[in-house]
Amino acid sequence: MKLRILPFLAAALLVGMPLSAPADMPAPTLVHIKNFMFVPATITVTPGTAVTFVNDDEEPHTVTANDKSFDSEGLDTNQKFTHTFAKAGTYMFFCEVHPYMHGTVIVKAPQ
Ligand SMILES: [Cu+2]
Repeated sequence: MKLRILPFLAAALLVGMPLSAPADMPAPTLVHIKNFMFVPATITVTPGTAVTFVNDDEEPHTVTANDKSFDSEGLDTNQKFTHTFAKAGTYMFFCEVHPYMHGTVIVKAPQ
């Protein structure tokens, strides 16, 4: 495995290809809803990040803030919901259809 990756790394370094996204451009953030769980259940993002939730299950789910500040309504299979977290804070959410499903988005300014 290492032997297969090394030539690519060497080539990438030679042509100055970026190996990761620039720091000022956060990668898109995706939370899966799978097997009646939010995966990952907790994510940490910087303010202004758009987080997308996608339902991988056959069952409908919702992404609903505990304080109702956002609500996806019912998501069918493969349906997505995106919410932009503008301000720092801890945002807890659950699924209205299955209230035992919980997740948390922690919004924190970069250190
Ligand atoms: Cu659900």
